[in-house]
Amino acid sequence: MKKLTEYTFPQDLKNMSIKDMELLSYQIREFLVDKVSKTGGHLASNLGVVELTVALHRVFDTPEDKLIWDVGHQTYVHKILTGRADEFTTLRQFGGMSGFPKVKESPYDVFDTGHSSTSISIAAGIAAARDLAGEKHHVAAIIGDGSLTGGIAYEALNNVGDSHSDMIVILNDNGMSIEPNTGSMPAHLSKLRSSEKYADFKKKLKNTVGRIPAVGDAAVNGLIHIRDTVKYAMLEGALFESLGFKYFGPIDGHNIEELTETLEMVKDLSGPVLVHVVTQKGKGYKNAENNPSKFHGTGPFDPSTGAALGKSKGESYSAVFGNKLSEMAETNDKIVAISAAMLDGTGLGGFAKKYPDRTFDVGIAEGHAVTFAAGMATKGFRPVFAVYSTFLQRGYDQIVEDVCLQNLPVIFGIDRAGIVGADGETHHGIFDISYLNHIPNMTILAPADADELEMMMEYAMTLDGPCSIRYPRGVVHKLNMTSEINGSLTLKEGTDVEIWSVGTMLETSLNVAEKLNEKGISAGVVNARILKPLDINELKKSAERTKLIVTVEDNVISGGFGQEAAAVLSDDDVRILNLGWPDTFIEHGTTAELYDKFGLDADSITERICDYIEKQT
Ligand SMILES: Cc1ncc(C[n+]2csc(CCOP(=O)(O)OP(=O)(O)O)c2C)c(N)n1
Repeated sequence: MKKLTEYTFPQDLKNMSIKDMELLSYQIREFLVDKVSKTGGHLASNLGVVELTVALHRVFDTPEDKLIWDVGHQTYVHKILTGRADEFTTLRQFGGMSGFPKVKESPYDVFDTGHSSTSISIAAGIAAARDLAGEKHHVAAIIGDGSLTGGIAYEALNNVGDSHSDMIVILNDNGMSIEPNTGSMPAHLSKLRSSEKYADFKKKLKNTVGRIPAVGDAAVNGLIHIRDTVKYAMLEGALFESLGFKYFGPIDGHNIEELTETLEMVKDLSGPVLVHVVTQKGKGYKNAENNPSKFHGTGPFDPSTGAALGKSKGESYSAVFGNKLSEMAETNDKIVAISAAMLDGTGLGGFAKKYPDRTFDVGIAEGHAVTFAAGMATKGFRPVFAVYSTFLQRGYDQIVEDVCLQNLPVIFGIDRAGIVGADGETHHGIFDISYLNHIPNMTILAPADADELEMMMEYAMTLDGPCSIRYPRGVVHKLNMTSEINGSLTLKEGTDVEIWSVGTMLETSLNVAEKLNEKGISAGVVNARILKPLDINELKKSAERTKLIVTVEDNVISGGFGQEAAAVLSDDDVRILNLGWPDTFIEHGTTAELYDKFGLDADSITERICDYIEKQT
């Protein structure tokens, strides 16, 4: 048998028998487990779409036909089948292949994705442009049931159903988001999946397909007939029909024959089509089948046992946040926790178990979560929305209009703030200070270590308005930041330079100060702590004490803490150097590699400060 790297994909798929494609699927699964066990990555979702991806590349003529993968974390099989098998040793590594679709990586990647629920909108836009340009090609969006809990997907369904545009939505339904899916749509899909008609559909499809020639009107009509019979026998299936889609399914997403036959027949139907495909997350690898959430996104692991390798060396910020919230909720029954499909990821798993009635997982619906929290706050509750920095971007307007304008006491636990590592461009949390800083009434806090995070959570509860606490991915720092929160904290004064450090950049900033002092430059360090409202008094005092203020933050420079500080000091004759992420999208890599490349590790910062001082003298 050929190695995966020896095929010419996708062309070689075109002549394969069903048996060959089944064997290929087996081979792909082995390959995925082997490779991802070494690099880490999104394993379970990819194992679930092996046959579906094989069938899609068999039936559609990519790259002319466009496949748009929602989120894009499940595109490893697509990457294997579009000539990238030999790049898997570099998956998610610095300078290596991305874990998400990247247009610059391959002509088969149509759109850069990473945030969920956008695929139907993208496909609809491409289909509209195709029609305007008078082109002929197919467009298919592949969206998971988890991603179908996101509002944008509904805006797209509403629009597409009415547009009569020729496009296909493949609903990859595995009953799971990262965790088990929640909401009424998933409940509806679950009914469809378990319907007896599911089996019937497969049988009828098989019989009919056996009787009709390859593709053509007869096949299409045959399929529509089956669909109608099933649909009317099972009214639930009519939901998508009433939205303007021709609904087919549910079909077995691990049966290549059924998949290819169905796709062949629907691909030339006119108007929007929805094919409901049932898959199993983690399929074919027992450890992932048994624990799909753990293998949704995994670090390196031992493939024989599934056990994680190189375990992290301590408690994460997410865990500290979740535990502290549980503890605070014991004495404050107004505290409620909100999550947008990320309970475990944000450390709220324990809270959810302890206080199920006070936990609200609203689905992948960050905008809704923000306004939902605002609604609860009007009734005297203390909603805490724990959310990754990058995903809170989805809730910007709601933060402005529904929370801050009304000065409601919603707390945002902004997890994964700063650079996140291997997920790369779409996932780095480096914009939140900028997108929150200019909103009136918002308080922004940035802890430098675990103690400070806990104290800031207590502090946030004492405020009458909205408050954001931003903390990074990964293991906590222990810097003994235990003094009361009431502004910035000057740790060490310096006559040549004082570094205003934001959040967990403190450890690096202290290192820098030490290195500068060794070089004979008198350097001090201030832990900024409360980013908004900015501690203007202390900042001005600091500026008087020293010749240069340096700000260091794990956020883009543009609109960040440093620029705010510079604006405050603009009337004073003060030199200020702002360090943070530049005005560009930052690729994937370890945080250490990225800090190094962009000059934000201790050595680089020291050098940059020395250069600056040298140029000024
Ligand atoms: C806006 C946004 N919020 C949260 C996430 C994190 N996230 C990545 S995949 C995923 C679950 C997606 O579930 P589904 O679409 O069913 O795909 P599956 O992994 O089950 O195949 C979530 C919540 C995201 N990518 N984008």
